[in-house]
Amino acid sequence: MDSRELLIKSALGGETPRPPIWLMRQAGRYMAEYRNLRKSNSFMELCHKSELAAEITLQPIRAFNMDGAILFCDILVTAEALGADVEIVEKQGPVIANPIDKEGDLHSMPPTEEAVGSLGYVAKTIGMIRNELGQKKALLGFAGAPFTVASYMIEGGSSKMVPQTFKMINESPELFAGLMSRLTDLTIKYVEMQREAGVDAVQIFESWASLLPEEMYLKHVFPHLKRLVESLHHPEKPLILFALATNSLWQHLGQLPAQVLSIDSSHSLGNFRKLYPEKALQGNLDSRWLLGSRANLLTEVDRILAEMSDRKGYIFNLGHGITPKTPVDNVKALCDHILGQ
Ligand code: 1CP
Repeated sequence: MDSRELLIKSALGGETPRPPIWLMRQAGRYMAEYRNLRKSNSFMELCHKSELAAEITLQPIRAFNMDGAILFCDILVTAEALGADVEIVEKQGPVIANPIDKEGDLHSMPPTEEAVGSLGYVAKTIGMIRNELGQKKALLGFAGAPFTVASYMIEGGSSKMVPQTFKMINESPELFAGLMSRLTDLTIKYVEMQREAGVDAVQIFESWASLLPEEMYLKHVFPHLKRLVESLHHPEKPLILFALATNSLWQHLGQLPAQVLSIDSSHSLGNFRKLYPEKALQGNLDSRWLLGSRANLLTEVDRILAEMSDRKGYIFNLGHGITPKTPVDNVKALCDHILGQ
């Protein structure tokens, strides 16, 4: 079974001879090849220039031979397509110079068709990646979930407390709902475009699900995520739902028709297997193991493999992204270990 079959089959819940592997943030700052290209280009330029984005996508595959390549891009390109002025600032992360704070900001956004048209460079990148990657490796696309992207558009950047978003939900609920609807409409079209361009599976990143009280999330955010996931459900092109969420919020997220739940390292894969027997699971090695000794890393990987020893509906991954200080040798050892199972 080649890598592509392995990944699609496990994502759809099937039995495989070994778990497939790919790693969140597998392309990026921990690789010298990436840092080299980054020296002469801003991060957003790397996303916009299809040749460069395709090259970066392939760097980890050449170095570590994972089963899946993930499109190199960022979740904030949907914000950008709706008019956000996005920049990734060194040591600070994303900064948006024109945050949303009034009804007029919604009216000045381009219509969905125009916004998705402006993301055509991503389809071009996907075509170039597929050409180089061939048919035997899986290609994953992705998009940010509406709330995670909205939080950046409202806060103007990264925020641990999302105070402006909290305020907008409570004091201008129509404005918040309007923004969420626009993002949901665009994200549906954007993922459809990625599928047409050739991705095998798509991961939706709801990284900031736990920044709101649960009741508020369920009332103001969940209906939009539900519409997104239901619209994008496809029996052969799996959807992977990644969220940083509590067990209690997962009880709701886990009911959505995404075939795969991608869980962070605070949860137990074995427990999720019991709770969601219908779902494939992805995760959840703590990325900090990659910063330590090889022996400890592989002992932990073996513990996870033993937990998921039924070899059914399981994709090996991290609980969240690789961190920039990760030694490449440890990534190589991890991938070799899984590929050799
Ligand atoms: O300075 C640099 O060179 C930029 C660092 C960087 C990279 C490598 C950013 C800025 N984005 C990315 C790539 C990226 N982002 C990918 C590429 C594919 C891969 O190899 O996995 C993906 C899937 C993302 C997704 C992403 N971007 C998320 C969801 C996943 C997560 O980490 O929770 C989020 C929240 C973002 C926003 C963002 N963009 C960049 C950074 C550093 C961040 C997170 C910052 C923050 O904490 O708010």
